[in-house]
Amino acid sequence: MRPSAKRPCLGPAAPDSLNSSFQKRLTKVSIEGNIAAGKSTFVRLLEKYSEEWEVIPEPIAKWCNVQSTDSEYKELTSSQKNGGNLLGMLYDKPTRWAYTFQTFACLSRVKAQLKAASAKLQEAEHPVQFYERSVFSDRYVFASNLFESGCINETEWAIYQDLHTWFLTTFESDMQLDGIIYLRTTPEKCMERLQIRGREEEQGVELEYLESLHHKHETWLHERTMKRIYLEELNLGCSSYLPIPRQTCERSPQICLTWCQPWVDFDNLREMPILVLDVNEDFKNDKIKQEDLIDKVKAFLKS
Ligand code: UDP
Ligand code: DCM
Ligand code: MG
Repeated sequence: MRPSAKRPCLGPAAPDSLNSSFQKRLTKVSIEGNIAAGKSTFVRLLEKYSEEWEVIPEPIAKWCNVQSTDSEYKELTSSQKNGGNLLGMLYDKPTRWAYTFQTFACLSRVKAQLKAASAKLQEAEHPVQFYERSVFSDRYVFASNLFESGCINETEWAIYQDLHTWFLTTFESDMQLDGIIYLRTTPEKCMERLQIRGREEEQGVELEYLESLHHKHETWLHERTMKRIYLEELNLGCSSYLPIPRQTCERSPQICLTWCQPWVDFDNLREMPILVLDVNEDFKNDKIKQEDLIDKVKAFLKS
């Protein structure tokens, strides 16, 4: 895996020459996986392992407390949640809030990923940034799943895609990834971990929802079978690529006019190196498993 060459400055204070040298050395990897697969647990291990590895966590606190100006990444207690709890609203009434949630999730993720890397990372010889999820899973897993299940309507979906494509083209070099690590689990294991974690807002999440998200991850990252569909019903003359199960397409032939290569809208996703790590067995409390996972990450980064 090679760091992508073209990226603008991240560090506001550093001279241009330092920044451009940093950007050339920097490798960006997204950690993907279903809800409660173990991503946060995994990135904490990565962060501890090397001073040259830095993590950009998912801005979950922002989603649970929209007005928060406090730490964006920490889980909040109920008393800390003064603002709108968009995650709670999403699960309480998805047809009303899915579009709002997905738009905000994407916006907050872009902002988090545009922040300057730490001074320590900028000095590292082989700096790596690990993102907990990416704008790609926001769109191709979550938002598209909510659209297909009818929680996001066609107008909202058209606006979301327009906005998402604009973000990606405007901040292309910042959003570009060099690789993806897919933490693979069964939906049943995720349900077990989701319950252990006990995040209030998610207590109504059903196994069926996790199965559907699992399928999205599998088709995108494991089977690499992104399917091209035309959203004929929008009548906007636009086409889109979505990871959808073949059965969905067979059930809804009106939106699935074309099958093509397993490619998505964005060029750099087509040939993205992907490391699949099976984390169904507990790794949080297993040092040997942790070492094995880290070894695989190191080999992936070198490859
Ligand atoms: N967890 C666990 N064993 C593992 C990985 C995770 O018990 O090997 C627990 C973890 O402590 C947390 C829950 O599973 O309570 C979900 O993990 P995490 O928040 O890391 O998942 P994410 O949603 O970030 O993927
Ligand atoms: N989530 C979502 N849409 C996204 C990203 C995340 O609905 N684009 C939800 C799924 C989880 C929560 O946010 O309920 C955070 O994910 P995790 O628990 O996997 O960290
Ligand atoms: Mg997490």
